[in-house]
Amino acid sequence: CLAAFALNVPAFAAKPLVIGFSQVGAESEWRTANTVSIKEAAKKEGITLKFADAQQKQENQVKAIRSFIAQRVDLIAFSPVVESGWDTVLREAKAAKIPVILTDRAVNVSDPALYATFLGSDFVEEGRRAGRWLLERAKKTPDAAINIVELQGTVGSAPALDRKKGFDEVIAANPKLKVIRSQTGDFTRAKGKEVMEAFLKAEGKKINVLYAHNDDMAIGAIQAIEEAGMKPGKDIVVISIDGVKGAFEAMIAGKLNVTVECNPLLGPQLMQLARDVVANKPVPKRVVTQESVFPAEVAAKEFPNRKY
Ligand code: GYE
Repeated sequence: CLAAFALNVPAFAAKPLVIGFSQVGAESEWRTANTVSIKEAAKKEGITLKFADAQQKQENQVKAIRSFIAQRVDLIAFSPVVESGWDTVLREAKAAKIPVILTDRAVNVSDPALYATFLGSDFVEEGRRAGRWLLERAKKTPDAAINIVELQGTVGSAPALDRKKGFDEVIAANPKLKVIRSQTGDFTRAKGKEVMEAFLKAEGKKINVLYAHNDDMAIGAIQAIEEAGMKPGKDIVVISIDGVKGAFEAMIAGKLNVTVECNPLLGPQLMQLARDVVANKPVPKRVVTQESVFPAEVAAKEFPNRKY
């Protein structure tokens, strides 16, 4: 109280909101931008953020959530690395009367009342957008078969499951389009490169298209394609998702053909939702971010507008 007077702050000023946030990790450019957005928005809003990096491990996220419960934070937000296995810890949060907001990735729980709202992209739609771009392009090629290799995101994660689903659904319309190999690259450059090397070893020149569930894996794979003596973007068409700066640079260099945008700048919306949830105001159960598609042809023009 004395300290409050000394700082010229009214003694009755509300205590700052305390949010515990469990982040997936630092696996991609997308994730780095997401973390910065959340930290900056909290700072701007005067919200105390307890931030924990789970290094892509669910067990670390469960530990972080339990520690936020023990610290009695006002609200817990997290981006769940995988979809399943959250019932128990979310029930613990509920029993402690601490509301939970999901950001970026969804969960698969028995009771949707275990979280207040889910803020993030529609990953199935992103997969469809990638598929639609390829369908259009395939119309212009006379090839009998178009062989696709797929680099999936983290096994069991919402974006990997949904981006696969949306893409498969759309390309089914053209029997020429075939996914001949599909494996996880865990959303990282290093893994994307490694798995692409294996694809190239197994299938070589048969590969016409690479569909990567994020830009980082595509960028890693582009290196593998070049090291194999082929031209990414030409010999192998490269499609990815996120729309990070690295992807725009690759498009400008002619090595990536298209990126489907996935907006990581969720911080301001998350802070607003957190305030509303804590104040018991009604919030929509699902908040979807607005996104578009950027083919290589517009990359140079769009590059200066990119914020991540
Ligand atoms: O696409 C990828 C990141 O969950 C949407 O996670 C996110 C994904 C993003 O590692 O780059």
